[in-house]
Amino acid sequence: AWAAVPAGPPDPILGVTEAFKADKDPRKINLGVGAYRDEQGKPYILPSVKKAEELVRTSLPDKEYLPITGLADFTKNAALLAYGADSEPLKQGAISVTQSISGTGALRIGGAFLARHYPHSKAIYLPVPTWGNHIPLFQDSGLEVRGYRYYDKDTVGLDFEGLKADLKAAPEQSIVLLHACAHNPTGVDPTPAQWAEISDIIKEKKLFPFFDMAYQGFASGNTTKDAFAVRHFVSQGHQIALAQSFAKNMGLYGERIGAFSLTTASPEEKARVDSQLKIVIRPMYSNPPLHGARIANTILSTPELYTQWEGEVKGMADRIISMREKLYNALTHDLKTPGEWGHIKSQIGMFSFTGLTAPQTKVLAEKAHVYMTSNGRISMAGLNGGNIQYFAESVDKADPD
Ligand code: PLP
Ligand code: TYF
Repeated sequence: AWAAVPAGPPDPILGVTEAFKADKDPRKINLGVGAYRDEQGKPYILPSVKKAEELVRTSLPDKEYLPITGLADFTKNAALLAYGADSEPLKQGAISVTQSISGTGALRIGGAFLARHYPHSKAIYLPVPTWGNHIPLFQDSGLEVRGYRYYDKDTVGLDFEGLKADLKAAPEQSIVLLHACAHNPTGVDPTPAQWAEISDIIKEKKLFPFFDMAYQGFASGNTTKDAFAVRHFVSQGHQIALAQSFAKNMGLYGERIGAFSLTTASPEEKARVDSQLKIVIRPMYSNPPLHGARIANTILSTPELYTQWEGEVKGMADRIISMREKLYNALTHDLKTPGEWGHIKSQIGMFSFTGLTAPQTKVLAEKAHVYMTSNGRISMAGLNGGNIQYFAESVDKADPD
């Protein structure tokens, strides 16, 4: 039956891990996938997560199905984390929230819901570049994917003029996807003042903002600060869609825990939206898994654990920021590598867009056993005290510029 099925290309990010695994050199470094590693280069299970798991285990919960929209306490607490206690729609009971299969599942529920119920447009504008999976995800959801300018190669920063021009030129009421913080892959975020301008343009053009918040807490180390854009938009009266992931900020990658929400005009409207979210979800996977929801909810609802978790998120963010500093110093001061490397320090979140070209990334893999995606993105969390000097020297030898 499958004789005519053509072989498809590997995932450009997860494919890097395959190549890394096959390399036997002891110096090898994997800076491909965005997954946090500790100072020893090992996956990190947050101590708050271990405690939460223990609390869940000792409470001997059953394994019954969750409701279609997931664990109610979890979705309530997830919304509180994103929107903040002062949020008007939250206080009014006008936010429709569902548990999701991590951030990807949240985006997919949102894409499917918008394709079916957003009455004004099927067009969704994504930043260029964006997380690679956004494009097929929204296409497969039934939306029409378009792009808005985001990254300026020359300044290795935000193309703010291009971004504004493209949003102003988009047809009214189009959907716009915004990375809430820690833009993937560029590490370039708008400033609060720039967010305020973006909010004004989106309002003027009646665009519909859809936030992808996969890294709350990971950018600055502070979950409130990282929610600035989302909360600013809501405070300005925008109705928004929001995809949340707990993969990065709780280190719950494989537990697949996230949330999708829509702010609505009233509790009555929310109830209708809730009913339709269920209709979107039921034929996809019926109802979500239990374990990640229980862990995340235990952390979010237990004050001591919540405080501990906040400290651990900050610890991860701070370690990444210290690696930025070290890498910048190694390239600029120690090795005097040609080129301007200020962006390594100014970029935000898990990733740095180094400016290394595809041929250079190939040379780095083949000659130095250093693996990254071919667009020159590195996962900063893959660097540590033990490998950063070797990495900097390898970049120096790859002769950028
Ligand atoms: N959105 C962005 C921008 C991401 O970088 C990621 C990957 O971590 C996701 C969404 C979804 O990830 P997950 O499905 O693992 O929560
Ligand atoms: O960009 C990254 O590395 C993360 C993790 O298909 C990821 O977002 C990468 C690829 C993928 C799923 C998750």
